[in-house]
Amino acid sequence: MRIKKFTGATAKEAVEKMRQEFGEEAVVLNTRRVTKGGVLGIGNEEYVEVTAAYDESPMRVQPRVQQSRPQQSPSAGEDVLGSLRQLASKFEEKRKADASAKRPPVTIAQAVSSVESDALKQELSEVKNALGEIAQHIKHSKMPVLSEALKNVYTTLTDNEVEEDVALEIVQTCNNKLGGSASQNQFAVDNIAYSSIARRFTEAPARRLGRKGYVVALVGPTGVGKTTTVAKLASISKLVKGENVALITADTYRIGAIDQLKTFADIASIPLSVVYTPDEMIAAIRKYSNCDTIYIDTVGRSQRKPDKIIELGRFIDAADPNEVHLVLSANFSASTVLDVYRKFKGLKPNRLLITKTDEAVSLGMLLSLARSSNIPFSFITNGQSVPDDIEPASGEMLAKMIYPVGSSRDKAGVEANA
Ligand SMILES: Nc1nc2c(ncn2[C@@H]2O[C@H](COP(=O)(O)OP(=O)(O)OP(=O)(O)O)[C@@H](O)[C@H]2O)c(=O)[nH]1
Ligand SMILES: [Mg+2]
Repeated sequence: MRIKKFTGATAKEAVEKMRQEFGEEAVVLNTRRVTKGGVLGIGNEEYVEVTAAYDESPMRVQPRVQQSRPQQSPSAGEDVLGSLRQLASKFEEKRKADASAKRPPVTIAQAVSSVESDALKQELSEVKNALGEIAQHIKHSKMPVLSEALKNVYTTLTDNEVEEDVALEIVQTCNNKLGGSASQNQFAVDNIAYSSIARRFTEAPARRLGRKGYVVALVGPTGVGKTTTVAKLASISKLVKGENVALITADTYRIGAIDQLKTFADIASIPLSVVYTPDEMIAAIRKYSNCDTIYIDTVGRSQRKPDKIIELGRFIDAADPNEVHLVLSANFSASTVLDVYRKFKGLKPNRLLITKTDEAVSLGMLLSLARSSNIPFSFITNGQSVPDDIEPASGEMLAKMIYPVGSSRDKAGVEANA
């Protein structure tokens, strides 16, 4: 069997050329429109390419010359599947002929798959390569004049799911600070990128010491780790700092929520109040006003249910907390985290607390969150274990997680550039 490509200004013209050479029994495997040459779309040449197969077996008696009877030209979109079926039936005939001639059989599956690998698979891989090149081109086209070191910063950031415009801002900062030949030095560029990321996170103001009845509330979507984090914070306050601590839960909605915190409170010997209404919240805060810190756990609310968030807001207003931590999972995408932030903004969060960094693949979305909210990050949690898996957040530690300098580069490359 032979496979050949025929071209023409139209599909009809290409098919006619095919019939001239291969005769009536040739089958069309694929038809595609090709654009060639030209610069920026000017001077392009467009033509149609037809991939055809032709059976050269001895049983084929038809000569490869133009037939006198009228021809039926296939349409440009001739069905590839139909063509393959035709081809399969030819191979079936050939197989029977081979069998009678005691030659080794050729199965239909083998024949069809060889056609696929010869023509269709090759075309598919050409298309894949072209798409890959286009994607790379688009990625780098925004910064054609930048050094390789700066492009590396951009690629590392976007690979870590930092949004493109944020990544470009950071690259711009590096370029402005270094410029010229210094911007070719990967080591120097990495350091500027790292400190520019760290500076994007504002620090939380320090708490005034010796103040009683300091109220800390945690709010956020369902299942992000609010209750676990309240337990971690309360344990550290009591066991590490030696504070007098109390717990309030306003989560009377989810089955088992009260038991979850009660079990912890019993083990840690911390008093716990369960409040069902905003008035009960006010009473509970008053009751614990002599404690150093009162931690409030709240019911998880979906960002898609704004009325439920407003209802939660009544409890928060009643508690009038010093700190409202919006708890967000590191597993959220940039768009989810921004959506959640917008929906919970009404609760006036003044801290962002990121959980489950141990599970997250990348943390680039934190830069989007920092840019949109301008709220300080308080803690990150990196595991289920109470009270161990929690750390105070700082610009440096977040930058290290987003842009792991050195580890993202091959060391030899860095040294060569330094
Ligand atoms: N891997 C990991 N799991 C965590 C972390 N923090 C909490 N979890 C787990 O996340 C799950 C949900 O935690 P909860 O504390 O119940 O979450 P919540 O926000 O109170 O949930 P709701 O009250 O239902 O809204 C539990 O299995 C926790 O053990 C963390 O930092 N890392
Ligand atoms: Mg909870």
